[in-house]
Amino acid sequence: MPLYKILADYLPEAILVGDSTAPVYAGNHLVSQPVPRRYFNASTGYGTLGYGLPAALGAQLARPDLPVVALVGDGGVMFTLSEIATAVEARLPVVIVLWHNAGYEEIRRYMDANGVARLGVDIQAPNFLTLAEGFGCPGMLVESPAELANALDNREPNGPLLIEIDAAAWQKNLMSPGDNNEE
Ligand SMILES: Cc1ncc(C[n+]2csc(CCOP(=O)(O)OP(=O)(O)O)c2C)c(N)n1
Ligand SMILES: [Mg+2]
Repeated sequence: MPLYKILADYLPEAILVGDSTAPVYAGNHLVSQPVPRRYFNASTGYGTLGYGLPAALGAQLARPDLPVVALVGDGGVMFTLSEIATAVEARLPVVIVLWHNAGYEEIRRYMDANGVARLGVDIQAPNFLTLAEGFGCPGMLVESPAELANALDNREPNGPLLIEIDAAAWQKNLMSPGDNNEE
């Protein structure tokens, strides 16, 4: 997945902390960190939504010397979104990568696969960039690996950065030839 290639290229030392969301399920099969304690998440076991962001803040407090990335979905992040305020207040430079696929994709997928009518999975997400700005956290919308790379180049040294990935646009860009990604 180009997401992890970009993260490895730009933040090779980073601790990747995940919630229970699509890119984290992929990462469980794809990510191979050079040393222990650089990749953990809540996608297995109880799979508790909302874990990723506050756990990333904890990782950043424990290892101020390393970059920390929180991998969260548009559904799960809503459980603990207010932790952005904590990151701003404590000046924690966590990079929040928010995979926005407009709903509870994991549950939606199971419903569709089993012929169950969708119920409660096409959730109305807020404008995350506006909310982040309200907390005093800069945010960027990205639609391709090249834009992600650019966003990582602009991360903040003294506070969090929200990078929202438009999942539909990202996947379309990966599939259509002639776009700006070389993966
Ligand atoms: C507290 C809690 N409620 C419900 C669930 C069930 N659940 C697991 S994944 C998921 C969808 C999460 O949506 P999102 O964060 O947007 O990730 P996506 O699957 O869309 O990538 C849900 C509702 C859970 N794991 N934890
Ligand atoms: Mg989602």
